[in-house]
Amino acid sequence: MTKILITGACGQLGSELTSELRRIHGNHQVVASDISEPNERLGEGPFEYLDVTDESSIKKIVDQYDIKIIYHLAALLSAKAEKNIYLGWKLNVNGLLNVLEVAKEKSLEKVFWPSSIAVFGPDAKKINTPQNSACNPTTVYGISKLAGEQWCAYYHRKFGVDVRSLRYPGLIGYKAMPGGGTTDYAVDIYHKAIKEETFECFLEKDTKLPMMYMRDAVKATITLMNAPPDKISIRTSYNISAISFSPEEIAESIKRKISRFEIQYKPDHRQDIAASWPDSIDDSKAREDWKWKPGYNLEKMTDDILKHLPEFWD
Ligand code: AKB
Repeated sequence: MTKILITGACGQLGSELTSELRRIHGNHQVVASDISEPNERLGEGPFEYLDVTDESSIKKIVDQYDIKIIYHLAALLSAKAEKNIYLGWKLNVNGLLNVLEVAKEKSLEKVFWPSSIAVFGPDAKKINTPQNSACNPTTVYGISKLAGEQWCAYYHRKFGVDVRSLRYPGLIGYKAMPGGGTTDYAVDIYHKAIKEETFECFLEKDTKLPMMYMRDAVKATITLMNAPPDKISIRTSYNISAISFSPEEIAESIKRKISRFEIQYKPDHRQDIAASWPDSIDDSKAREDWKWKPGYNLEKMTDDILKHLPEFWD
């Protein structure tokens, strides 16, 4: 059986991907790792403390469990990286380089690594941003993701490492809280709505951003990883898209169900980050190469979150 290692498994995407991969492959085939304590959302299965900035620790776990595939998710998100430039680079780029080195040395079957819409900056086409639009990011996080994409392409070209990547938009789930991102408001808003509290939004009401429901993000990740290598024509990172909305539009979709819900706008430093990113993304390459198709629009996502969030957090 192919053994899988997930780094950053306690994060927002990590916890949902870990539990889904454990459901598919069996609990003991999937080793979760993080620098945080494991939580019950990961499900049953092996857990290891792992700091990805230490290459020898990655090697040790790969040898110990005979790991063949790594989903390398450990990262510092945009708002946090802006506050801690050096850690943003060290974790996001050196961490990836360590994983790629281990993949090369141990001849791993595959690696997954998340990039982001943050690789685009103000020079990129704002609406339906194409795969190869200008990538001149103005954030630490965007710079680290752009460098990471080029490292992935390099390790594939030079050493044949089968590393695959997606440029995630803002990911929205109800099972775990995100930490340190600019798109996080779109998760917090549902928690406040359920508690019938007024939501204070750190972005302007009309700032549209590309977003995706977590179920779609998990589906996209697993579909990409299951695609035959000859279907992967992009070795930097695929544009991927699902929904695009502003704070005002998500608030309206919540008000359909919770009419008393109220939102106030108090833009802070994250507004500048959001303003530098695209409104929407053209993902035609992903649709063409491995038949990507999202399942959730804004209304369907809101209905699903409002239905499940209370049972999950009570
Ligand atoms: C963030 O807001 O930093 C992330 C991202 C868009 O990559 N969610």
